Amino acid sequence: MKKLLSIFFVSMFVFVGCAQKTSTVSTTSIEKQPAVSDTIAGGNVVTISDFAFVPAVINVVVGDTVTWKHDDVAAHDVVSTGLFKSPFFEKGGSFSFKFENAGTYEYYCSIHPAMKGTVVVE
Ligand SMILES: [Cu+2]
Repeated sequence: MKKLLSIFFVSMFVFVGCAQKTSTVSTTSIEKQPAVSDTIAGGNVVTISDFAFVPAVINVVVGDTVTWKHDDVAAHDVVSTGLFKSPFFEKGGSFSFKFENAGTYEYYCSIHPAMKGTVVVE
């Protein structure tokens, strides 16, 4: 009888374990969906967070579009002298620029000149 009971508990445990595993897998696939849409939108994303461009240096190829996504408390812009100047935008906003020529493009935020980044186009 004891043996039967322990088999029962073990099988219950396995069942619960499987059920949890299944729900974890489905949650993970839901969480991955935004990442997939990022890739579709161009894939070259710089996040503006904590008064910094992340990553500070991004490598792309000619014809790629880089998108800056704002996720910070203050308004910022993205300025590359002689190339582009975004409007000021805030949390949740984004700005995109298509790089047509190879080169190393430094950019900054005109409100916070200490915020700097580089796009390397090959
Ligand atoms: Cu700024």
